[in-house]
Amino acid sequence: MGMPWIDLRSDTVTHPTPAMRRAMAEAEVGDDVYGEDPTVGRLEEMAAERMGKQAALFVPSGTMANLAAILAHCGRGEEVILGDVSHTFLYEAGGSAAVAGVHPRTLPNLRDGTLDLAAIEEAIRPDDPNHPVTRLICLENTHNRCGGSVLSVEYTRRVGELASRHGLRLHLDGARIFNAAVALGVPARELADPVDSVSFCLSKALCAPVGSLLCGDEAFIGRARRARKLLGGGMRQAGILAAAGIVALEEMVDRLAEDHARARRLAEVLRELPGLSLEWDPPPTNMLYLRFGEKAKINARETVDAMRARGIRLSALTDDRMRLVVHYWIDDGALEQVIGAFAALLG
Ligand code: TLP
Repeated sequence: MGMPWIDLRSDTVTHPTPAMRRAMAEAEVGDDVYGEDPTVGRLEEMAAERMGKQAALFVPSGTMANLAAILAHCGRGEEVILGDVSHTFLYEAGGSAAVAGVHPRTLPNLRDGTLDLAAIEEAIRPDDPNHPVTRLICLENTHNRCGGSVLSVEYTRRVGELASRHGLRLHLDGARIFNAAVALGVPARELADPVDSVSFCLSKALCAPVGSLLCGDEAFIGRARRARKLLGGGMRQAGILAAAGIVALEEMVDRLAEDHARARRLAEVLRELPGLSLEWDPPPTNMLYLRFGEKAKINARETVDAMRARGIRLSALTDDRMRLVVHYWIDDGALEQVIGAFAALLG
């Protein structure tokens, strides 16, 4: 019941662990739209506790968690400040505009995933009927398109202070917040403390099959619950899914350090191959962004095809860029196979 492929396209490809499948089979359930699923209730309590917030809401995906947060924080025509390579701006089907009617104001993400504090301050709209009302700032930690980089507690705190100084809300897309927490050696709640709301995913590096949590104060979660229903995310006997999430939080967080160590080990080998370099070196967490230069024997897309024939799934971003993600199902044996295949093709 492992994984049939060595798959480094994403940590979203992770299958549930045997312990998760057992917990799912045995889960006590109820109708969660009536608020009667005890397993969902337990997961939400655990999530709120882990993030140091009053309440939490179980939703089907990270995309829905971020959109429900935007709906719960902003009214139509209001503005959200977010990074130009943030997941919410790039990869969530434009939901903030299409569904919430919220105007995205992008600022350049710096290489480390942060937004410049002075740039945020400058982007805040004056009180003027010609402008939309600035309502929300969104950060992402770890930052996917910035190499899986980690935002520090100090930086998050400074954005939190800036937001409260201007009466703005702050949301954190913490899809991989536990990777950030483990990399920094701090509890996740310290990274979530300065923000009004935080979302995190169970179905990425933590291996659960489905689900994300949105956390914040009671009033915010009340509004988010209505938004979830509007988006079609009110689920019935969702305890079947939540049961895997409980195992994810109990058993899968501390081990993320192993993924980070394997990502660094992979980097050590790949950076030595002719024409290959890492865009973030060493890799900050569980992702590697690989660049194929002129001296590389084959390009990124050709590598994807050649690896597939060896039972290894990779994905290229362009002809000369590739993202590899290390996760639970990439153990030392799989890692050595990947290293061997890269050396054979590109060495
Ligand atoms: N990321 C996926 C793809 O959509 C790119 C991946 O393979 O990394 N926030 C962040 C930071 C994410 O990386 C993702 C998914 C999401 C939100 C959305 O989560 P889901 O896929 O559950 O909607």
